[in-house]
Amino acid sequence: MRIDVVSIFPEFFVGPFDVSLLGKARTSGLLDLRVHDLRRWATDRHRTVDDVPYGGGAGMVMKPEPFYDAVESVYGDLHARPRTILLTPRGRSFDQAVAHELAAESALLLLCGRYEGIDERVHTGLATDELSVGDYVLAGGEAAACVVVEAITRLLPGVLGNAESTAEESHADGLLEYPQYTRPGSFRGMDVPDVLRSGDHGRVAAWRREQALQRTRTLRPDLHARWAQRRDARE
Ligand code: JCQ
Repeated sequence: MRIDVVSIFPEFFVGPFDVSLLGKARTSGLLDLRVHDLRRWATDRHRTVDDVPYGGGAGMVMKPEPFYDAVESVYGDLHARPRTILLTPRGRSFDQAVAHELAAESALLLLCGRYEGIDERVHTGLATDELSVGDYVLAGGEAAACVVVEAITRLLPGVLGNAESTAEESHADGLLEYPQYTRPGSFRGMDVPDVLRSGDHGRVAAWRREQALQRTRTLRPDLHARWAQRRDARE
């Protein structure tokens, strides 16, 4: 999969895009991830990408031309263009279902905004999708882009090991994880549940499923309702 990211802080992604899962996906060739400096498409001597707002008011607004020129230079005409995603608090909520949907694309283009906002014509004329990673305001779209890229990449075929990827498709998808333990069996008075040490795989599986369900119901009733709805639709 190819992902292009446009930002005025390309150096923001050094680290997040080079280590761990993303670093491995890139070096193994499963992910072709390219970061572009928006200022490359600024036309004046000072590489200006923002301007004062029409109608007045505090703060600056990001100009439309550098974004349009960036997208056209990276991808050419409209027909060849992949889904063009603007990270913004006003977007559709990014969740695991959206991650699956986007992981099925062959390419994506992510646009990161900064300052007090972006000219409305970028939203309406350039972005095909607007995504929010949560109901809070960041200083810019870069951290949100990291979230989206990582969640998508771990779903790409070949990125995770076999054991990890089968769990992704199981009927537990959409539930919280069950409690996990490793050695020691007793630690500072906290004991590993007997059932996990019983060697009875059937009982272990039943316990884990019940724990996942119970946890999701109490900690995330919203997730549990959606999971139950999908379960009832399957049956
Ligand atoms: C993304 N949740 C929060 C901030 C304006 C495009 O316009 C703006 C973009 C940002 C950066 O994104 C977020 C965000 N998901 O703050 C303000």
